[in-house]
Amino acid sequence: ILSGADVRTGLDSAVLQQAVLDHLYYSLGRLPAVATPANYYRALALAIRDRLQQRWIRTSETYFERGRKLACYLSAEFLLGPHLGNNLLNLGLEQAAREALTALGQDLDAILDCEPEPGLGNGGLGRLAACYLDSLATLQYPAIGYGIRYEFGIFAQEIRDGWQTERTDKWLSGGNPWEIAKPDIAYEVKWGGHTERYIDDDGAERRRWVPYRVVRGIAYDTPIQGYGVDTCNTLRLWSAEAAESFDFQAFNTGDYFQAVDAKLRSETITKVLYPNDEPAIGKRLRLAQQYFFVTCSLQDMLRILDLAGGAIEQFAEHFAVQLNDTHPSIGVAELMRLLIDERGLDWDAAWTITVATFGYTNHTLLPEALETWPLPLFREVLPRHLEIIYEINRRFLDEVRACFPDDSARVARMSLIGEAGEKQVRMAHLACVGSHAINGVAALHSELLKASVLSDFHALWPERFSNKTNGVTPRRFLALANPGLRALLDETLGASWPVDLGRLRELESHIDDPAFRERWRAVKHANKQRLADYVQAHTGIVLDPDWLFDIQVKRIHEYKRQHLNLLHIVTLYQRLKTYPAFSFPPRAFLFGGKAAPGYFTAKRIIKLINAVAETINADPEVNGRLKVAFVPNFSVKNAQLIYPAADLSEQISTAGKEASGTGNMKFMLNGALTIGTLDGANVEMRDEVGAENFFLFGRTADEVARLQGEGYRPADYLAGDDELKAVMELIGSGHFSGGDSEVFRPLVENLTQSDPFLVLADYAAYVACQEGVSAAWADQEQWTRMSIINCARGGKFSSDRAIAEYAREIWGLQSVPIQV
Ligand code: 26Y
Repeated sequence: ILSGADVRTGLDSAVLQQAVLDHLYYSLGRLPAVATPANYYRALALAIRDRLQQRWIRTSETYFERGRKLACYLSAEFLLGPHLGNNLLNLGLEQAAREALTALGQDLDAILDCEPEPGLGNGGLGRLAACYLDSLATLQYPAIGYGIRYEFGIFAQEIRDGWQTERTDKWLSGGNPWEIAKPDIAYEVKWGGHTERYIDDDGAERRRWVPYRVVRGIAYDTPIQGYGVDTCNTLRLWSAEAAESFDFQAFNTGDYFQAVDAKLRSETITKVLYPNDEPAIGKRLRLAQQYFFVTCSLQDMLRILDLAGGAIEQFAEHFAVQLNDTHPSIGVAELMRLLIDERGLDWDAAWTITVATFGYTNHTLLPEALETWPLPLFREVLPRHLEIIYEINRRFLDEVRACFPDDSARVARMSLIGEAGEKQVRMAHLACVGSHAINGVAALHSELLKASVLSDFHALWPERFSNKTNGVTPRRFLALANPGLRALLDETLGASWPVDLGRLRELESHIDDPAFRERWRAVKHANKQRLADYVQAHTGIVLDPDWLFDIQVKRIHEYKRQHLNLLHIVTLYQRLKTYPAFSFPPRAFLFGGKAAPGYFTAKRIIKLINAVAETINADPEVNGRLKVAFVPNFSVKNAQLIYPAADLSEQISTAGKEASGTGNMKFMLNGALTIGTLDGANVEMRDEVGAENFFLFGRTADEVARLQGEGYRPADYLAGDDELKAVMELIGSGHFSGGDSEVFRPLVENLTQSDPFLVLADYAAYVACQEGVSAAWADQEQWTRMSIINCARGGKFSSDRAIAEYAREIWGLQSVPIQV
């Protein structure tokens, strides 16, 4: 019927149409007459997965045959976002899919919207992992992502009475057409118990771990298709199950309910993503999650090595394992355990392999965000690992003493065991000692790491340190998110820019062409209309796409200073109320982002945003020039609507606190101008784009440190600034809270009394800089030039550049082209 094309692999729209109908009928048991859009989504997803299958299997097969080094990206989080649109893009199937669905009376965009987002991450770190998978596949690097198949991802945020509420994210409830369970790829994971000495067959003394409990980790694989290539890599996520052999004992003794209970407890391990981006001490389940996915992943590498017939001594030539922050850093002790206890290597051989295998990426400078585990908890869960860590530490501290004689303070600072108060295992130290490469995620961050939190390690091993500035994938965040701009770029630059982002530079030769600028503006305007429609549908707030769209979307954190943005908004509001003739170009301020459920200050900041929004939006004296909206449930999905609609990107963290930022890059590539501090990757963005195309304000990291060292007093800034004082009083007065002067008091007191992130110190500079923004916006032709330049000079921030650096400088990885 289909002229010989295979209904599982054919790429034209007629075959695709048949494939969708087949899946509706055979996989979903539905006839088109009763199929919902969600049914069509699933049928199309399955049809597309079929088309990935051949590439996917061929890719694994090629890696196995060629036996080249494999990069293993270990991350507790992968914030992938919806797959369907991205897979259509990377396979070049968007047009065919659109036609197939149109022929079936369906609209592709409505179908795409049905996909629940796999939100298996909190924010930047998890999304970075997802961008890196996309680049690894696109650059044809042999790579695998290893992580956790959380049954509930990041919570869904709802706003009730202005406050954040959390709903569980049941992303798997409709089934997940993208994953393939591999129940035969499963490993045992031990817990608790004790260790004991024994004599092996050769008469040697050894130690073994007698666990209290054993669970199983099952592999679930998701294809990661590269853009425009046949490489289709794997993301392997582990799900916990009861280990039958263990629980059968309880069945056999007749205690059925105890056995079922043990099963439920085993499966708890992968139930839910911790919704925090700072460690909560003593969370046993979190340690269990980390060890669980790390041991499954390392055991998987050993199985692959055995299958390929590789020698255990060659482990580090076959695998480069990258630790995405300290979350998987237990891997250092676990690989030692596997090599020594299970494979019989001696300590020195095992240690050489371990250090050659691991690389460690640090994502934070905030000391409170560095992971540590209370020693008693650690011993209870991982007794054998504690012994191994003690031995690593003993040898390591000998090395420190040899390099720095008579420096016991240094020894105490560097120890893997913290002794201040309750004893702690310091995971960042374990990661540093066990890795041959240590990197930060932006130039400034990597410098500050060497000078602050990791300075002792830098003094000992300077050669281990390097910088790898973050990047983002231009496929999802430009081509997919911004089809209007994609069309213009394709027409202007040809089709290769998504894999050669430096080519954006060629846009600069068009900035003096008024017709080109007009088209650039038309794209932005349409994107703003698209976002305005979304905001109206989800909040009821009506925005005018002719206004300046000023956007801050990211996790809510004091150091990211959403409240500084608010102080500026209230300043404008106050000026308008006091001087009705006060004139500035109308602006819409948009916010989005989740607060950790237990971070009360962050939740109060959300409440304040909504309170200010409600007051301003309802006031006819100001709402012709000011609007404020909080977009609920910021996610990868709505991010794809938000970044392309921004005129101005807010990157206003206290200098020295944001390791890199990646949203800043997504905005830039979509032609937003940035107002920002010299923090994280903002510094490099400004270097690329030129000072004249970047709105810079605020204290530098050095100045922040100096001010705090001298004893910062926010009251000094209040006393010297009547406008700021009036703003703080207005917020404290209950003006935005129906007369309730209690609700925002904690925020006002925090800022006026301690202000740990120097909001008041940077306020005046920020407001002045925003006046510069308004002045620049008034000249639309000039603004458009700057917008084009921001996009044109954003090429450095492709994750392809970042991944090529990791591959060459840390992993020693060669690309392996795939031929299907
Ligand atoms: C310990 C656990 C609760 C935890 C979980 C998640 C700790 C931290 C995190 C997430 C951290 C994170 O997202 N960091 C961000 O990483 C981005 C990618 O490198 C950076 O761009 C961003 O500046 C940094 O805050």
